[in-house]
Formats: sequence, structure tokens, C-alpha cells
Amino acid sequence: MKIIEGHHEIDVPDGVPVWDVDPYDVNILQDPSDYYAELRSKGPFVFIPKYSILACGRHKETKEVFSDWERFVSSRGVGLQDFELEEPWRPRSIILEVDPPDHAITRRVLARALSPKATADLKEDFQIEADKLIDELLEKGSFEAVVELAEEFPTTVFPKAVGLKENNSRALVDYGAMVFNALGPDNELRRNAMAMGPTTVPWIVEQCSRKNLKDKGFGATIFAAADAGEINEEQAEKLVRSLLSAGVDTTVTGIGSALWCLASFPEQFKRLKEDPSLMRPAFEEVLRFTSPVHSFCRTANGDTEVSGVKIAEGSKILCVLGAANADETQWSDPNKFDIGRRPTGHLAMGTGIHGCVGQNLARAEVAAVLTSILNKVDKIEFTGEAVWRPNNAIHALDKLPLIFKTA
Ligand code: OVM
Repeated sequence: MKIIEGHHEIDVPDGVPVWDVDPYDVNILQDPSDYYAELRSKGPFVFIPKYSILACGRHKETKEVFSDWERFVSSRGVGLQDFELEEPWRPRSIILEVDPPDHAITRRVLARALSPKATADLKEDFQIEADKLIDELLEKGSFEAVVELAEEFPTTVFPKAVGLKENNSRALVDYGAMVFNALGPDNELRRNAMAMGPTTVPWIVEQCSRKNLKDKGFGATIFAAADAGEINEEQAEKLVRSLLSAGVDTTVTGIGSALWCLASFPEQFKRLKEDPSLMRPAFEEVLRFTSPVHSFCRTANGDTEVSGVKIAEGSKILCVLGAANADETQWSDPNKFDIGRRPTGHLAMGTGIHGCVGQNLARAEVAAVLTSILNKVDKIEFTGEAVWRPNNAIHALDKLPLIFKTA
């Protein structure tokens, strides 16, 4: 049997169209909407020969594959590589890259650390930080919103919330880029990200140990679970690593994309200012409309069938969340950004047992930034062209030149 990108080569299942596309092509990663539409139009699944994978982008199948952890496991990796065949680049995540029953134990600990109560306690602090930052940017005039706001805010409040004694924003952002690019093929994006390993990984690993964490914060809650015998010390360190892996790039992207949406659709910003109670649905719409995590894989752990398509054991399935979130059978006028639509059922934060465990925190961060903007800013305008940054799993902005104006 041939191995391709770390997984078994598979046969084209009966009735599945072959599509000679590279989902990791830089042009697609930067501007994916045509690819999303074509993927959905071809059927429930396509076969992509370049990587010998199946891909799905209709809401129905993407949701089914993503949530059925018994048939479509995460323990064989959520990128192209099959961990049953090849060792991953880092010791595997004990929450993301694991199945029940092991998953339940670590999930319970992280869910506790990131509970609605734990994140609500941070609200005041987040608001103070957001107000300070937005005041500075108003004063400044034109600014580059990726670095000066979307990265600045999470890399200020998140390490504090975890309880890191030392902060290194660069390492946090770079490690996120490594973790997410690692899910793709051995392309230039992945290789460039991996080249940051020597300057990034040792610092990250070091911050995960008990001695480098304060006695308050998400880290402390995780180590308390170790003290209680729920997990061991090494597992606690790994769960802190999960926070640092998944907590930065994602929220940076969420904030950046929210700003991009509000700058791109001024009438929607106006509507939000007039009715701040729309803030939460507005952010859900940002998630649906921009899909910060554009795709994750699952692996068929046995021969199975979805929507009449026979799927063989070992098949890697690229679940294109961004495509599912624009499925016209699920939402009317999906390519319209509409903060009033209340897009329940979007897959931007996944679904099922692996659904984003940090989502309360992510929403709290965005709420602080948006609240501040709604209170202080009357107009958000571009001062240059927005540029998207290709990444094998994340759809994020690279450059976002903006100006905040008051009336
Ligand atoms: C982890 C993790 C969790 C969610 C996403 C992610 C690929 C990593 O546990 O390390 O990014």
C-alpha cells in the first residue's frame, strides 16, 4: 500500500467525482469562496487525487463526519497525516487528537478551566484592556489592525488569563501558525512554519510546567485537577500546551475577521451601533461568514457509508467548514453578511464532542473589543487593501489597514 502525505492511498469510491484541485493552493487559501461553491456543487464528497483524500463541503455531510467520533476518529490526527502510520511532529494533543473514553477526562478538565463562570470573571479585566487599546488606536489615527489590535489584544489578555509568568507574544503567534499549518500537506507553508520550531517550541514547552504558572488562572485550574488525581502532572502540562496551541491564532483571527466584516459592511456596523444587543449574533455571523478554521480532517476508522458513498477504512476526509458555512441549502443568501440572521448551526467552532472548548473565552474577548468599539468609534474605514494570509487550516488576515473615526 502506498503512503501519501502520511496516510494510505485510497481508491476512488463509486459515484464520487474526481476533482483535480489543490485545497492548499495559496490562491484558494486566500480567496476560498469559489472553491467552496464548486466543492458543494460536485456532490456530498469529492476525491482529490493530489492527496488521495475525500473532501466534503455540504453542511449535512460535513456535520455528520465531524460529529460522529465513533466512525470518524480524531486519534489518527485531524490533519492529512495518519498517526497510525507516522509519528506527528509533536507529541499528540491529549484533547484534540484523542477519542473517547480518554477524551472525556481531559475534556472535562479543560471545560472546567474555561467554564462560563471562569471566563465571566475575566470580563471586567478584558473590558479595561480593550478600552485602553481602542483609545490608543483612536488617538493614533490609521493603524495596522492585524498586529496592533487583532494580535495585540489576545496576546495581552490571554497569557494573563492562563497565568503565564512570562509573556512572549511572538512565540505564541508563531506557535499557533505552526500548529495549524502542520495540519496540511508538506508544502511551503508547512515547511516555513516548521522552520520556526527551534525559536518557538522550547519556549512554549517551558511555559507549560507548574513552576512557570501563577497560582491563579486556567493553568492553575488544570494543575488543581492533577493534585486531585484526575489527571497526572504530564497530562496537566499537555493541557496547558493545548491552551497555548489553540487559544491565540483562533482569537486573533476571530477579532481580525470581525473588524474586516464591520469595515467591509458599514451599514451592518451602523445597525450594530444602533442595536448593541445584536453583538452576539453579529459575531456568530462573522464566524459563519469568514470561518476562521477553514478545514479539519477526520479519519474513517472502519469501512462505512455516508449519503450513499462507501468510505474505506483509513480514508482521510477533509471537512471544509468554510464551505459548509456557506451552504445555500442551509442559509438563505449565504454570501451576504447579515448580523440579524442568527446563524445557529454554523460549523466554525466545530460540533459534537470536539466542539471548541474555549468558545466562552473567545466570545468574551471579542465582546470586550466590540463593546469598546461600539462605545467609542463611529466609523471604521480601510486606509489600504486588506490582505489574507494563507494557512493550511486557518483563514486569517495578514494585513488590515484601518482608521477609527468619531463623528
Ligand atoms: C491542541 C489543539 C486544540 C484545538 C486546536 C488545535 C490545531 C490544537 O489541543 O493542541 O489546533
